[in-house]
Amino acid sequence: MDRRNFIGMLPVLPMVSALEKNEKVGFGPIVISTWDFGRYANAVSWKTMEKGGSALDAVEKGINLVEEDEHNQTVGRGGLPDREGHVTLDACIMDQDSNCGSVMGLENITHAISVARKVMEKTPHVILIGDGALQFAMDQGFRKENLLTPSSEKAWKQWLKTSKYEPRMNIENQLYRKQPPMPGGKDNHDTIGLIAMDVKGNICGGCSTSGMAYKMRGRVGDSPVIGAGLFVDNEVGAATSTGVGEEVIRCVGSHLVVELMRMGYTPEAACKEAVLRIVKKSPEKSKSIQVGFLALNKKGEYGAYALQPGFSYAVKTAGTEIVIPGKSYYP
Ligand code: SD4
Repeated sequence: MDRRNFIGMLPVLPMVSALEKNEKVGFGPIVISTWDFGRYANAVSWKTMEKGGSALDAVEKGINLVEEDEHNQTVGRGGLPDREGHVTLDACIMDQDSNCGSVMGLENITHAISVARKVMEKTPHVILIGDGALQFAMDQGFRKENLLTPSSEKAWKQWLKTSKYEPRMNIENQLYRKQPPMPGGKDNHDTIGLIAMDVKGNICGGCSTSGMAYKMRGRVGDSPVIGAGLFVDNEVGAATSTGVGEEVIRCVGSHLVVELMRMGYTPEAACKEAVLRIVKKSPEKSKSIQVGFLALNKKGEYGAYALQPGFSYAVKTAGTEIVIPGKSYYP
């Protein structure tokens, strides 16, 4: 069965009350990911771990699914380009031993998360950028392809008429926008942050995106920045972020969330504190942008918090498969 058919067979899940967050789960694999479409990635990740696979494989496989869906317009193939028409991908991955790998501004390769994993496993470095990242990917056997689909090219040409850089909030969340609950809805943004804990209790995470649509050429957001878009400490837990990356980088958001959990905050309380930090540093800007954090701790507790309503996340455990609306600072 190909992946698209697999997606088609998954049931449509209800959104559940925010009260169900921070649920404690029993021993076993768990995977959480950003936005409502994350459940498709979760299903693939969870299947990998159910059979005894590692959290690291689960992270890569789940994110690969989103990267190759060319109808979603901000991860992998089909991502909206920068303002000069180039699709540039950012991704990072981090494992239970704090090994990490990242690619920034990678072009013409769909599976940026897999290249990030190769950077982690095959090089003495953590980050490769642009042409160097592409050259490395090709050396590793990745296939070069055109990532700009006709519909993303059309959207970009339409955007050029006004050339107004104005990131839209919650375009990732298809249910919020009342679109069909499938990856690839109109305007869908689909940056994915995914955290998995396997049967051994090891936690790994990954994040993959083509970044903010119509960004300046060369702009890098939070997603491939270890500590900002993603952070894992296997003693404590992991966190990931979505939204306007510049604000996340300024507070090293995901690292902040993990450190707060180390101090005893629940995942939701830690995510909320990071959001409050953004509000405090950028009170005016915070009213008109979206940032969301999502976290998992070593006990299998999870939670999220966002600046604005509309953020959601997906959770898969042995007994649960849900999409949860994240609480927000602004009503
Ligand atoms: C970025 N944080 O490039 C990414 C974009 C994103 O949901 O997450 N959008 O800043």
